Amino acid sequence: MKAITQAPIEAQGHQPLMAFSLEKIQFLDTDGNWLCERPSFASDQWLVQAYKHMVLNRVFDSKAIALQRTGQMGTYPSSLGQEAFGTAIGMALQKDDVFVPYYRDHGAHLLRGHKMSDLLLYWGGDERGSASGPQQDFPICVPIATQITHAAGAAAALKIKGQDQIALVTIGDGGTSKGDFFESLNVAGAWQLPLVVVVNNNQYAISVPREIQCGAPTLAQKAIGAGIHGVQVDGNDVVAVYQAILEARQRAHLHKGATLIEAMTYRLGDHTTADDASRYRSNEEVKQAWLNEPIKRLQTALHQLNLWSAEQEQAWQQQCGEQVDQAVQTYLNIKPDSAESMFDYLYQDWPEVMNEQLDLLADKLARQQHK
Ligand SMILES: Cc1ncc(C[n+]2csc(CCOP(=O)(O)OP(=O)(O)O)c2C)c(N)n1
Repeated sequence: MKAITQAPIEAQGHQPLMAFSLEKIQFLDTDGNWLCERPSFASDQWLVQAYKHMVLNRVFDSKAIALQRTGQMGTYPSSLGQEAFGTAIGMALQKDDVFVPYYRDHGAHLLRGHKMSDLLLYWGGDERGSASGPQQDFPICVPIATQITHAAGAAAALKIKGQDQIALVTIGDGGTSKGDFFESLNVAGAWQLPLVVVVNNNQYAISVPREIQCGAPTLAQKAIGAGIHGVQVDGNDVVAVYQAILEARQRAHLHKGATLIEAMTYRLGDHTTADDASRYRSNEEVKQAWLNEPIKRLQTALHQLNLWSAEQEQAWQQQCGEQVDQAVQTYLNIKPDSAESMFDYLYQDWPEVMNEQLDLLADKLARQQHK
């Protein structure tokens, strides 16, 4: 039988047009060693503050999961293993910036001044939990990727008004496959918007691994097609994520437009409390990922700099536990809102057609009372 040979692809007439390159930012390796000089913002005090907040974030997270497991809260998306991501964002944002979060940003929210009890209230299904924090920030967004279109709009408003704040939006790796993402990046490039897009690439979109989510080797390179700056950072390195945002802010101030930051993290927990990650990934994979987690590496770096001791660790863990317990008590003592309140935050002008649904609800509640 005659072998079939592949005809070579014709390459005549080709000339180089453009070449692109991407950079990655990392300061601390997985063992807490500095890979290069400490940046000037990362003072002793800054490093300790970042560390303490990451620990608080983790303690909050495990309590929130426990509340859901015991029927005292709704479905909750854990940020376990992604504490450097939220902490760096919360520390890098200025008070009057516009933060447009997704649903896994508890660390950043706490630094934005959200009351811990309000976060629990929100995840307990009560919209009043969205009330605290800077008023220009957007509410937690659960629909995938819709928030990035709003963030582009907010950035456009800042630009039109000549204000020098940034709009910073977070999104998951899965969210970067959506049209909303590409459209927003496109407008950010076309209009040179002061927009910072930070992707929490935690390697999974529920059960869909990153490798089959997208054919490109990095998500940062999606910036190139939009004509904006893209960079990848070690998302388990709080110093690197902060540095990337700092540079993005400078770029926005120099009117050089938007930045896409792909932060490489790993979701150590389940997608949410409604998920069981052991059904789609191996224990071995998770065990390996634990070696790379963000808190241990910063703790090692602090020990090496003589900035943190075992006694301080014990005292801080206890303080975090107490702070979280207090927030839980506040949350549990809040009287549930009326069932009708679910309609409260939807419309500026009440559409008459909704009265039918209100009547149905009133009917249902009345029947429940008579049971
Ligand atoms: C518009 C829309 N489609 C589908 C869903 C269901 N959903 C919830 S989370 C999720 C995966 C998101 O993964 P990713 O963007 O990687 O973020 P992660 O949860 O991993 O942080 C999906 C598809 C949704 N919330 N909104």
